[in-house]
Amino acid sequence: FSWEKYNVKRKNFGTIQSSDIGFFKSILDEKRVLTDENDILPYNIDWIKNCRGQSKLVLRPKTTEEVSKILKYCNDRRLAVCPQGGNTGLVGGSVPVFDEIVLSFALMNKIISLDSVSGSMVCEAGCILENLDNYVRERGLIMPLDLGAKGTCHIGGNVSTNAGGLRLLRYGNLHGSILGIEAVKADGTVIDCLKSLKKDNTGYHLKHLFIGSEGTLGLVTKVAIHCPVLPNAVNLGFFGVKNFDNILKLYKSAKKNLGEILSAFEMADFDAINTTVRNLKLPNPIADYPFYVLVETHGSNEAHDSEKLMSFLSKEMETGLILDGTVTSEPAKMQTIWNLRESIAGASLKSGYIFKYDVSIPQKHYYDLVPILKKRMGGRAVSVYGYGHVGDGNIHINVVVPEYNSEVASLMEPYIFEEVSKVNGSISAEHGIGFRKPKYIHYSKDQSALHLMSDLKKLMDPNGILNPYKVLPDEP
Ligand code: FAD
Ligand code: S2G
Ligand code: ZN
Repeated sequence: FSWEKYNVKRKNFGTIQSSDIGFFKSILDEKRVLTDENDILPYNIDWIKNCRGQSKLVLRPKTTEEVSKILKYCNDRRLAVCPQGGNTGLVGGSVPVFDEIVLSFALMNKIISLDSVSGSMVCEAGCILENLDNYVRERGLIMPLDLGAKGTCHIGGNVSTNAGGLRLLRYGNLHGSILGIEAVKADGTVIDCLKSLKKDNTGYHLKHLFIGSEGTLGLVTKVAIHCPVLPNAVNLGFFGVKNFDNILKLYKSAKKNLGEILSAFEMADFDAINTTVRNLKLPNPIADYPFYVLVETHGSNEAHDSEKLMSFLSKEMETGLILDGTVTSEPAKMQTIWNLRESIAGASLKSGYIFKYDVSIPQKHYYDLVPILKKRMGGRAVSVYGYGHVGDGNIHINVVVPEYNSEVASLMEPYIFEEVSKVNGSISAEHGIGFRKPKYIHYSKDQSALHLMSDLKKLMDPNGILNPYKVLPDEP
């Protein structure tokens, strides 16, 4: 169990009695109160099987009212609650550590409204990102974020982790695209900041408290989000590149020569792609190269955009920045290339245990750590590889070992976080802190910020029942 691996002690929360089950069944119907061990198991294990909790109870509310009643009761009874969306989080934040009650948003998946002029949509937190993207596409819009987990993750989980993903370079992060939030505080109070206005400067901007706080300040029940227009033209380039310095040069050239239509600039090294091709038997549309780059454009004129991207490819093949590549606007071909990039995340689950790192690093140092970690791991690792969102200065480094072992853990941590903080990076770019990183948060936030965070936590959740053991380190 997680608490053994990460030696954590259970805090003195209440323990569930049969009278509690009776109460929850009085507000939710029978089948939305799960007590059977087998039904509960998937809610106790995280996507990459790093963490395993011991919850004995899963609650599946359908309305904000029910969430409010559950939280008020749990707060009075000092029962800890672990909010869960699609359970695709990668920092152990979405599963219980001990016997916290799992509150699942899976049944809160209604779309409430969509304004086709402004592009603002209001929906419940449990809507699956891909379902939302399909819904708005039919109405000439797209979601402002896209990530490999889209088929499972919820918009409520995306908001709670301030998810970044593959479109952030063009459409910004959720602090910009979320217009409003409805949330429920630990004591059951419903906070309605669900306005869909682009501009609303009336007092403190409370919605931001819930974006990225990973379920520790309140539970997000509804979101209002701005959906950009579905572009008339989408083009995708997939290029082989000789070394990382050339990737940075290519990135600068893409910003200059593709300009306003650039919507994604992703990289992956040879091992990242090769592991994915081999383990998941996926096709690689070009040959083997030391590095790969994906460049996507979103524009309004197909002829202009494909001409622009084609001349970018031929120009940069002349300069040698691109060794070879392909450009396409055919949806099926683009899907194959994106699927290869999005599948890297889970590709090594077949090879063993993955130590996953998600760090922000100034672009000139973006790839430096990968060869250093390769050397540091030596023969202990099956593979060490880097991939991610170059445009965001965000690299994902996976260190794959046959099975979890504490020697590798102590070789990796805190070493990697010390190196990241030496270049003024962030120890968690987009996945959040969750359960696995509170003891490292000080590498990226100073004591005054951490004290303000714990003051906020005490104000919003005085009994500490919301997602305990996550995000903030225990009081110093
Ligand atoms: P969960 O995993 O269920 O929960 C995440 C956190 O939010 C937990 O702390 C949970 O307690 C809390 N939470 C969930 N719902 C609520 C709610 N309604 N109210 C309050 N708290 C809540 N992340 C990125 O940022 N960028 C990527 O590119 C990316 N790619 C991924 C690719 C794959 C294949 C996988 C498996 C994951 C990827 N992730 C990525 C990580 C993960 O998908 C994101 O963190 C996502 O936002 C989590 O959404 P979820 O609904 O699964 O949330
Ligand atoms: C991505 C997925 C999770 C990981 O693919 O962009 O965010 O770290 C990642 O593999
Ligand atoms: Zn990512």
